[in-house]
Amino acid sequence: MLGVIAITLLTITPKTMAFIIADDFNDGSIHPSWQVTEQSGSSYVTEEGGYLRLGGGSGVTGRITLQHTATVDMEESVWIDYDWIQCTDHKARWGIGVFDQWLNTGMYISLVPNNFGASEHWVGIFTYQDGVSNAVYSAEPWPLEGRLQIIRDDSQLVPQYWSNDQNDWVNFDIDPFNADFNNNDAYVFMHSSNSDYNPEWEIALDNFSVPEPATMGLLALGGLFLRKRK
Ligand SMILES: [Ca+2]
Ligand SMILES: [Ca+2]
Repeated sequence: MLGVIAITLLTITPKTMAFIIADDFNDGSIHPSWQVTEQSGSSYVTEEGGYLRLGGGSGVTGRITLQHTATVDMEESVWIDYDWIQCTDHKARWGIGVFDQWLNTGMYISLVPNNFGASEHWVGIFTYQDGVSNAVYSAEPWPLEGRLQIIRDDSQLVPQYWSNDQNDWVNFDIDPFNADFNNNDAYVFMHSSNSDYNPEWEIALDNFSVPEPATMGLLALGGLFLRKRK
C-alpha cells in the first residue's frame, strides 16, 4: 500500500507547476496588489471578460502606470500574456518592467503595435540605472499577441518571450542586464500610454505569473539546453 502511494506522488509532482502569484483576471475585480500610480487623460484599467484591460479614448493623450506591490525576490521571474485589442493609428504603447522605482533602476519591455512612419509592431527593451536610460534592443515586426517574461537572477535581468515553435522561453537577442538595486526591493510595473494622434487603444492582459523559483530553475535549464543545441 505504501509503495503504491509513493509511486503516485512521484508521478504527480514533476507535472505540478507552483506559483507564488498567479492572477488570471477572471473574477472581475482588480486585485489590490495592483496599485495605479499614474493616470491621466482618458486612460483606464478594468478587469473584464477574463482580462486586465489597459487603454484609453481618442482625442486626448493619456498615461497609466500600475505597480504590483509584492516585491520580486532575488531569484524570481514574472510573466504575462498580452493581446493588442485596439490601436488603429499612431500611437499607443504598453510594457512590463521590473524596477526599484518606475524608470529608475531596472528593465522594461515595451510594445508599440502601430507607429508613425515606417515602423510596425515594434518591441523595445529599455534598461535604466539610477534614472539613466538606454534603448538596448529594438525589433519589428512583433506579434500582436504573445507572452513576455523578465527573469531576475540576483542583479541580472533577462528578458524573454515565449516561442510556440520551440515550445519554450527564448532570450531576446541582448546581453543580460546587471541592475544595481542598491539593496532596494524590486517591483513589477506595467505602463500604457498614447500620444500625438490619440487613437483609442486597448490591450488585454492575462495570466500574470510569478512561478516558484524551483520551477523557474527548471525552465531556465530548459532554455540553456535549447541554446546549446543550436
Ligand atoms: Ca481579479
Ligand atoms: Ca483570464
